[in-house]
Amino acid sequence: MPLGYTFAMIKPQACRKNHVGPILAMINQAGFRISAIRSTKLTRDEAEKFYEMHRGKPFYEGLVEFMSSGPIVALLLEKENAIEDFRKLIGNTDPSKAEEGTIRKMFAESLQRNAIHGADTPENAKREADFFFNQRERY
Ligand code: FUP
Repeated sequence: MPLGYTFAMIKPQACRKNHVGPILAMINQAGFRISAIRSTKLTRDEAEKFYEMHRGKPFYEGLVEFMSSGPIVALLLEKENAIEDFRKLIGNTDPSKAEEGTIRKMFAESLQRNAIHGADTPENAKREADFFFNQRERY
């Protein structure tokens, strides 16, 4: 199977609580290679664009507010079957439903403050990676 890529983002609450190191260690231990990484803070406009597909949903405003409330860590990750395996590693969107040992079970506070994002399709992984990284930032 060819190597695949996924895009991930450690969310503001997890950064604020110093969970970046432990989360990166879990990602590496699960066999992902970090192809690109950057810590940055999203503007409101950028958070709105990133979550464009959720515009109009009841949680959209809160999501944009939260995602632009502090620094995040953006990640481009390489592994066979990257998208599916990463979604398994992070667990259910709602941490109360996430399996033991998943990143969200361990580090998320709630459905909204759920520690980490993982792309759900190859198209979204590409769109999200292009949102953060140019070619020279990918190794
Ligand atoms: P996921 O793919 O697991 O990141 O989840 P979704 O794309 O469905 O949702 C994106 C983000 O919106 C979640 F990470 C948290 C937020 N959200 C809510 O705050 N409330 C909801 O009911 C659903 C999602």
